[in-house]
Amino acid sequence: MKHTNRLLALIFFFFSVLAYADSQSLDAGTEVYIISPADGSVNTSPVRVRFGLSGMGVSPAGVKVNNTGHHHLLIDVDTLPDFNTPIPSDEKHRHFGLGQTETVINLSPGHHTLQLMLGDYSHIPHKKPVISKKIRIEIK
Ligand SMILES: [Cu+2]
Repeated sequence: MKHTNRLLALIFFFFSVLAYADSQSLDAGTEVYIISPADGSVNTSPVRVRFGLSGMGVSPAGVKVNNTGHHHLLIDVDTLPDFNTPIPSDEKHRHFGLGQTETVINLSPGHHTLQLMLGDYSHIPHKKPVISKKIRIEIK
């Protein structure tokens, strides 16, 4: 009995270490970012936007695969959507549910902001939301 308890304690310790290592690596290495256009750049419309992701994979909406998601491009969004419900789908919240990693968008002349947000298979942000830095661009 004593031996079993020690074994259980050892197993529990082992899995705690694994869980800790897993959560650490997920947080430390995960990043979503806009490869182009560059922050502060002046562009002409239409604009090609390239999505970057490290530490996670891209998978289409509707397919549940751990540690993956699909991109959402937020255009001129001031307030981030609710993290507990599916990301809205409209002109300002574009979904790339096929697993696309770039798009071409039309923007009116003036200043705009772009930001990426990853959503899971059901379009809901991850437990620890994966959100890019918001960039500002100008359209001539
Ligand atoms: Cu989505």
